[in-house]
Amino acid sequence: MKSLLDIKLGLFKKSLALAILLVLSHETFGQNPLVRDQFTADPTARVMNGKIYVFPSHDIRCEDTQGRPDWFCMEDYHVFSSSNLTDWEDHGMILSQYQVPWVDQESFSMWAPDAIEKDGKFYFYFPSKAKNRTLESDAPGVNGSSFKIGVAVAENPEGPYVPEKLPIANVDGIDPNVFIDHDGQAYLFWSQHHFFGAKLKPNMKELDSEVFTLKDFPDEGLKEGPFVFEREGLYYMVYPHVEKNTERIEYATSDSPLGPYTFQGVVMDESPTGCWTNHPSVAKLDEQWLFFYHHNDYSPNFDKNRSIRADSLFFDAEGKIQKITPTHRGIGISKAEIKIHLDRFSNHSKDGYSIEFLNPASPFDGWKSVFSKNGAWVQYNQVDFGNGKMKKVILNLQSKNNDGSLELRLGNEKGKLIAKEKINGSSDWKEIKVDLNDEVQGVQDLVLVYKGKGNIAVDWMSFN
Ligand code: FUB
Repeated sequence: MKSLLDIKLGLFKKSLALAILLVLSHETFGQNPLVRDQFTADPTARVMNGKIYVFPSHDIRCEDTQGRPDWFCMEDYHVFSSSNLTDWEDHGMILSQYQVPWVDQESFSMWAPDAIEKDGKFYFYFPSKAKNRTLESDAPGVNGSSFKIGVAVAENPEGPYVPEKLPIANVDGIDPNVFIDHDGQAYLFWSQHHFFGAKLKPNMKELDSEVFTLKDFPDEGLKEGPFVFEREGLYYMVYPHVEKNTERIEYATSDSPLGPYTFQGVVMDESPTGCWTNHPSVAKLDEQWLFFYHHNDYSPNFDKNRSIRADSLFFDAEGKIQKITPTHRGIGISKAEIKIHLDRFSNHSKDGYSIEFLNPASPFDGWKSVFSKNGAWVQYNQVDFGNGKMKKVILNLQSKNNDGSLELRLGNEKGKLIAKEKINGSSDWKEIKVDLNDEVQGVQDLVLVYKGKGNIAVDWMSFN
């Protein structure tokens, strides 16, 4: 029999767990960038054990004595997962340059990785610079100081990953990508000026064929980061290529993984705000195709500190990929009770709306929405109100030099009005609570409209 003390302790533990959950639920995001407390780049997304895992590379800011100045600085990898595309969990560091015997530990060159499951084991592929010497007991074709590709193996997607002592023999290059066909045959692709591909042995650690150069891609302009997937019997390769100034994402298709490939078009244009690199992967969760890539959101002035993003991907009736416009909103449905950061918008008015860092000296604090014109609006799609129990909207805002009001509407800027509040000027950030004037149910697109003179800044809104 449980004592009264046990029961009280049990209740205390439950309330503590609930309190922690509530605090955590306010810290979760379903928006771009996906990871909001560190730089991440080159995302490979994979569905493993029924949920989505992202294996990105990890940009850091190096000391002057580390790596190459003003260049990529990357010493380890983390893995992230989500079961709802909204809440992302960092499972921590899974591999670092200091754990891999063949990697030059002063190179900080743990570049774009890939990971894949085969027969219940998880294989993590990563490029890095090899030590500038022939390694003892080198495998054929493994020496020198250029980029090699290594493998680390784990029993779970989250690791721990155990690296092989040597890189994969006869592979020189970066950006490994592994594809497993329906017949179980695995292929390794990588890049080094050209794209290369080869069959992998069932052990997933050695090549099982000659190395094929995939010749059907542009000669001019850097290309890298190949990612192969299959849909309805057609093999797609998405890849970054510099057609003009910076990398855009193109794609080609083939009837066989090793080609020949036929160029099909552009998946994502080069960034108008100047991140030189981009790096794609494609995953299908339930019936939804998702496209992962990166941009330098948290580091607008240094594009070697990047952040991973995701947007939905659609095919037309002929199987062609429809061009993707990068969004801040990203993927996933946001629960109405989380902090909804409107600066991760789906859309906004042409005039009078902009976003700014909350604190330019601390970009990971995030952004704010700034309304500076009568009628300016911002739209945030896919907010889940459940069965209509929400009574109030809470807005965290700053409204110095202001004389106006905010209107919350459903659908678009002229849609049904569900809340309206006159805003009194205040130079401090403050939370205001406004009654919803109607019951709101299900998943809704929301629009916040500013009516008035002066400026108003909104950090987030939430419902309770
Ligand atoms: O992250 C370092 C390199 O930048 C990657 O390996 C390339 O794909 C590019 O994104």
